Amino acid sequence: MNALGRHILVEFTGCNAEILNDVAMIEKSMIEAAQKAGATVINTNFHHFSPWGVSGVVVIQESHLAIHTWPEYRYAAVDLFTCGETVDPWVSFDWLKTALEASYSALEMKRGSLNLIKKSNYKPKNIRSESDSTIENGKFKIERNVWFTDKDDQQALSLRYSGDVLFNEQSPFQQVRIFDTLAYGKMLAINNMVMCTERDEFHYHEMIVHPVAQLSKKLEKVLVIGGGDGGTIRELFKYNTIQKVTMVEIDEAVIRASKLHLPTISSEFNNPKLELIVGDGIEFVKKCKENEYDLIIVDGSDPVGPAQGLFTAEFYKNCHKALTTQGHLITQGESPMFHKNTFIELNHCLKGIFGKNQVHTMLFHATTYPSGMWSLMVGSKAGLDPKIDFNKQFAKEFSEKNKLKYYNEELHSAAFCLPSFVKELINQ
Ligand code: SPD
Repeated sequence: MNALGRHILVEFTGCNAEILNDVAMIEKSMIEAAQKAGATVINTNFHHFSPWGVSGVVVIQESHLAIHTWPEYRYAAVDLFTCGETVDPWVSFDWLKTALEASYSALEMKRGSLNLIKKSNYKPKNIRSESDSTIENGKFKIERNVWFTDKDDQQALSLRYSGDVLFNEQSPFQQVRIFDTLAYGKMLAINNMVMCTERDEFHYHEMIVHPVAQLSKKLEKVLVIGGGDGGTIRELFKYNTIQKVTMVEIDEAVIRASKLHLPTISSEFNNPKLELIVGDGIEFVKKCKENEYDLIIVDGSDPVGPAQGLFTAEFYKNCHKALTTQGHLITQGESPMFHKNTFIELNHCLKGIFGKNQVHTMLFHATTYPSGMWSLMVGSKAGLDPKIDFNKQFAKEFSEKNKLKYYNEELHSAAFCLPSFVKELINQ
């Protein structure tokens, strides 16, 4: 070849835009493209960007393959660079052309032309041996570096995952995925937002249930809106006073994904006291009888897609009516750091319905939600003060007996004590 390497610069146009935005699919196709050409893959590094697009590189023993995608232009810029005679970069090119459903133009350059360079007598002082960590059973082990990112335009939280997506469905409402993360176990994500992970879901699920359940003087009939992963009902069924939980989840794909991949979270779907309705919670509360529920838990997603209506006054007015006179409502209130305006507006909305002094805000550590600080808001029709109107001894015994990992009788009151800047946001 009279050169050290071959470099093909490719313009892939008219590609399938969905594929160009799917980081897992792109990574898989790039690895396959390298392997089909006979290259030895050493590692991969892929990221998706906001609001869309993917960048990544596959490092091969014979150099690298790189890609950057612009789904909005149905365009991908690709570099295929191989050294030596053993790998043919055009084989990688063919594979990617098919995988991206692309048209193309391409240009090949020789790199390190032997007309221009001559080998010297240079001998490095330290000759490297192959690192054991990249060799497994005599073969190179691919080190994959693929990240899921939950973000807005200015901040992000990223979790590295195995590269394989265990569940991936575009339901009629949203994209539902389960990833296998390296640090947090399996994770449920909806539309690129983290919903829960195996490792830290107990923070959220214990806190959306226990403080308000411990406050309730009568806890027999409960309504859960959302909560399709099952973590909230799992915590609720720890109360044997409960006679019936009605759960209304709009997206059966969330329930199915959780049952298939998150068994420790979805463990109570067969509880005989559960009435599971796959339907629209917003419509459901419009038609609810008055004075029906002792507790309503709104375990929704963030206010985009089908959960948008869970952040409106009309919805909370209907919930208020459906509560008994001593009833309580709790809703996830987003983050005062990450979603300041939604947090303030929701608080204001609840105060307009329950009364200024009957809405109480809690904070807890949400390690895998952006900013790590998350809120829950309680509306008390009974007019109780959650910091003091609970039985501390019972809460202690309950949390010990049930081996709770986040909630305890001291945290109960502490969770309602807010940092000054948060108090200021909601004029408390
Ligand atoms: N940004 C995440 C907010 C998600 C709240 N709901 C999580 C569902 C867990 N049951």
